[in-house]
Formats: sequence, structure tokens, C-alpha cells
Amino acid sequence: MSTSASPALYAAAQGVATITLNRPEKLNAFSAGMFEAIRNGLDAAEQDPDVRVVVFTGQGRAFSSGQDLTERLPMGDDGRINLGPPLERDYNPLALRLMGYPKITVAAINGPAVGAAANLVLACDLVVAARSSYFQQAFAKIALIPDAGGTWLLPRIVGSKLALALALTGDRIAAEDGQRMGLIYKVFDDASFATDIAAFVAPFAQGPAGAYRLIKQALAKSLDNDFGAQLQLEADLQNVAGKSDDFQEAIMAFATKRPPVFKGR
Ligand code: LHQ
Repeated sequence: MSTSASPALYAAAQGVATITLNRPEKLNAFSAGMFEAIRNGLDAAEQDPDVRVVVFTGQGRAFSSGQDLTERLPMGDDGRINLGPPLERDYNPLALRLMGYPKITVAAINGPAVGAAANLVLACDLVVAARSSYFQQAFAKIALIPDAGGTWLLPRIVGSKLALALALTGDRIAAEDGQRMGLIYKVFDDASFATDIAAFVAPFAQGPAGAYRLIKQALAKSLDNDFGAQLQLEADLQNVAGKSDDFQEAIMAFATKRPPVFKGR
């Protein structure tokens, strides 16, 4: 486990890795150090064969307030702030990595998810939220545009007109409204949030990790493929899934009327 001073804590137990954004005094605003700690956590989870699911959450009352607006931002030759480098160095690689991550990722939104945080969570596989939490595309409020993949992910998730409205207004979207829009899969009560998250992810920690990886690959490709290409991809990936130990185990378990015990391969 990382030290409590680390800007993102890492812990793994019973198949579940948890990365906790840990700058509560700034509502877990992203800093360069936090990105480094997140990368280290993702490396550790990827390399640990016992880990089948990675949960992101925030320490304290927020999930994250987005980029740390008090951190020194790079200056361009023209003497003006240059926002390109932090995006290219930290945000974009993280968004890309999450979209292609080989294990299940769950964003457990414990409180406000604002700015870039509201978009990075959309690159996770499953988004679940505490009832009191909210999402905010706060960018236009500070004269910026949605980043960290928001202009690509949002319209694909909620539709183009709603995405535009969220981006232009910067409205706070309460968790239950976010669920209706398709941004959030489940909303849990604040009082039982931690135990509800644990119960939600537990089946994935025992699940067929190889099949999960293939499911993610298939769904990711469908964004670019036409129907025929996607059917072919299904056939190819199903062929891989069908050769797995876990599928054999599932067939045996079905025949003998017992629950399957998956090894993740
Ligand atoms: C913060 C922050 C924060 C530092 C609260 N930074 N301290 C941009 C640039 C470059 C590259 C990549 O991408 C981006 C995209 C972005 O993400 S831009 C940033 C977008 N985020 C925002 O604009 C959110 C700014 N924060 C807020 O609007 C509010 O703090 C929210 C709505 C999140 C929460 O409001 P409250 O619940 O009223 O809390 P608060 O405002 O009192 O904040 C508590 C503390 O956290 C406070 O510090 P203090 O010392 O006064 O107690 C804030 O200054 C600090 N904090 N967000 N992003």
C-alpha cells in the first residue's frame, strides 16, 4: 500500500485493486504527482495476476475537482499559458490507457467529479456514484473546452445535443440525472457507498478475466467497425474465449449443476 502522503493511494486485496485520489484539501485536484501515482497504481494492478478489477475513488468529500488550478502551468514562447503539455503528458495517455486497459475499471464517484475528472471517469468501464455526487463539465465556466476525451466520449454516451448542452452550460448533473442520461450505471446511497461498491465489484474479482478482456476489446472496436466487420470480430474473439480454461470450467459446472470456479484464463 502507498503511504498516506501519496497523491493517489494503491491497495489490493481479494482480486480488487483500489486507487484512491488523495488530495482531499483540494478536492483531489489532479497534479503531475497524482498522475504519476495513478500510473504506478495501474502498472501494479496490471502486473498482479490476482487483480481482476481496478476501482478508482476519492478521499474525502469529492471524487476530483479536475486540474489543480493552483499548480504552475507551463508558459509558451509567446508568454501565455500553454495547456498542451499537461494534456499530452498526463491526461491523454491516461484516457487512452483506460480505454484499452486489460482489466475491468470501475469509477466509484463518491462526490463531485468536475472538469477533466468528469471525462476521465467516462473512459472507465463502469461508472457508479453516490447519490449526493454530481458531474460537471465545468470547462466553459473558466473559458476552456472539455478535454481528457470528453468531446469524443460524451456525444457517444449521451447523444450529440445533450453533450453540447452539458459542455456549453457547465451545469451540475446530479447522480440520478446522470444515471438517466447513461453516464452512470448505478447510484448507491451515501451511507452504504463503501459496502455497496465492495458488493458490486466482488463478482468481477472472481470472474472470467480473459472473457472480460475480450468483451472490452469487442465493444471498443464497435465504435469504428461496420456491422459485418463486427460480426467477424465476434467470431474471432469468441473462438479465443471458447478455448479458455474458464469456458471449459463453465461447461463442466453447468453439467454438474454447481457454480463455476474461474481461474481468469
Ligand atoms: C481546488 C480546485 C481545483 C485547486 C477546488 N484546483 N484547488 C485544464 C488545464 C490543463 C490541463 C488539463 O485540463 C484542464 C481541465 C480541467 O480540469 S480545468 C479545472 C476544472 N475544474 C474546475 O474548474 C473546478 C474548480 N473548483 C470548483 O469549481 C469548486 O471547488 C467545486 C465546484 C469543485 C466544489 O465547490 P465547493 O464544494 O464549494 O468547494 P470549494 O470551492 O470551497 O473547494 C474546497 C477547496 O478545494 C478550496 O480550497 P480552500 O483552501 O479555499 O479551502 C478550493 O480552492 C480547492 N479546490 N477545486 N480544481
